Amino acid sequence: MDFEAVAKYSALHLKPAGLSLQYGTAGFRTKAGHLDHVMYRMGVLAVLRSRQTKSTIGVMVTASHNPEEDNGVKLVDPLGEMLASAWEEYATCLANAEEQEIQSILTEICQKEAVKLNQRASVFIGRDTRPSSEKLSQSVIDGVSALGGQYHDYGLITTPQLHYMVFCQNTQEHYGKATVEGYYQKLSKAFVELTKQASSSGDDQMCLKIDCANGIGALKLKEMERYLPKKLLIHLYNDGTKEKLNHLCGADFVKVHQKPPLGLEIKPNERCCSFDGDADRIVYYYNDTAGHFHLVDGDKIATLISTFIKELLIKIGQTLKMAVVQTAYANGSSTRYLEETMKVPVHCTKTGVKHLHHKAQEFDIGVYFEANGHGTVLFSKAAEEKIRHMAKEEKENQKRDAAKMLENTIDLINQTVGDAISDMLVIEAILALKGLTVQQWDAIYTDLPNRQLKVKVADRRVIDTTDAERRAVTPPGLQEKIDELVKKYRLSRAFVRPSGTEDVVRVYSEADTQENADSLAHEVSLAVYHLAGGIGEPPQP
Ligand code: G16
Repeated sequence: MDFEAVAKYSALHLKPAGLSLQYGTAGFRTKAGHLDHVMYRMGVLAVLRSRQTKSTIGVMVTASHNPEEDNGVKLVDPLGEMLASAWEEYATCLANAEEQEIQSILTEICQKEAVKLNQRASVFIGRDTRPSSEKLSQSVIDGVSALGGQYHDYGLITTPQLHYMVFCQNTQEHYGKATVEGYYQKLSKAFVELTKQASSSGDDQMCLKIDCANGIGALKLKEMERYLPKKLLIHLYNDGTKEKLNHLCGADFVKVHQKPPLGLEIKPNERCCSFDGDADRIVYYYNDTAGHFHLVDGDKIATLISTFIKELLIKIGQTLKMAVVQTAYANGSSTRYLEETMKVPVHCTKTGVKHLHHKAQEFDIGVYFEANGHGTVLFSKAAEEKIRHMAKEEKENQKRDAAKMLENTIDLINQTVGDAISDMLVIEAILALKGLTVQQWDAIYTDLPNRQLKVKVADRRVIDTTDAERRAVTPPGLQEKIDELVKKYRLSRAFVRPSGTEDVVRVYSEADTQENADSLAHEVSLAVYHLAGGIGEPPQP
């Protein structure tokens, strides 16, 4: 390995003294000004991972839902998945290494992982629209080049598009062409095919207002519009031409604050949705005639999609095993509806799509969504083959049509990771096919009132959790206090966990009324503040 070149370039990307970062829920995230060395080193690490797996690896420069001043980096594994956890540890170790330690850490990784140094390396790079992203992606390129890797820079691209490109490349384009045009063509073709059977009164139903969070989603939807059929009328807002990324808009803002984004005027009953900063999350919403805001979040998306798939499976007479994967944030009503009414098994994992994705792989069909709108559907190879075979060979017309619908659904879904564009098209198609309005979709079940808050503490690592983050193990006394508070309210539940993308502790509560959910969340926040080293002013009601 050319350590000399690594060291030479490394001197141009020095680590700020005393800085220590963790590969968190979705890679490294912090203020953009602190990340130059991390980007360079992740370029180097991507080359090693590429050599070890003999595959193309992705590096995405983005901080997704975080404020514009932040940035971050996510590494994408060969099948378009999030980076394997052993390599997350190497990433953390390398990012925090002092200059003189880099060489020995790289040697150790190569030994442990049997990296062949003469193997060809290929890295795909993408970035979001943050002002800092262009320079930071150049630092990734420096890292790749320092170790003699080859790279393809896709420039401005959504995170799920980069995941898609990596998977296409590593399957010799079996999954699709590894180009942005190829992505648009594949998805739009599947969408057109899938919606062919929708009733013609669908025109109204296919009208959608999209808040693009002032991010990359706007650019990519503008590019994609000409591939989409005319009956899907999309209107883009917060397209980044005027306001700041994620500021008072975007999927995270809408979900957490349970209110519409700035910059999008909603007429009663209009169907609207919000993407996040790198277009991997989506939530829907509308205002009723009384002007009340209704959020249709990731749990309702999972319910809609799994109901649609289950109905088709019944039609084709297949007993493929389907399950839904959620996290602790899933609304209690959604879990109950899925298990009791839909009779679909539900599993709970830790936050982070990497955890949900792996669980979902255990089933023939795994539908996974976080309540925040991050998710997708995975079809096992065997399930996909059965469905494609039936779509072609089945003699009974009705069964064959249902199998074709499933086949088009498979082609419309980005199976590598949650993808706001792909999810939006799947949802629009299902609503059109089922003739559902957004209100009817929302009415499938009623969410329990809930609240999410953030608490600032000196060191969020003092909170350790268990049971898929539903219980706190440390600091001592915190869980006992939460249990005591939860008992005061009806239909209540609460948990706390350290965020893996922001320097905060997250608090979640649910109860019979909004007032009670708010009050429980506030009391739990105070407990965190007092028992876990809160900083600044105590949380206010
Ligand atoms: C990322 C992850 C999501 C996770 C979210 C919040 O989303 O990909 O799976 O739910 O962070 O994580 P945390 O609560 O640990 O901060 P994104 O859209 O920001 O990449």
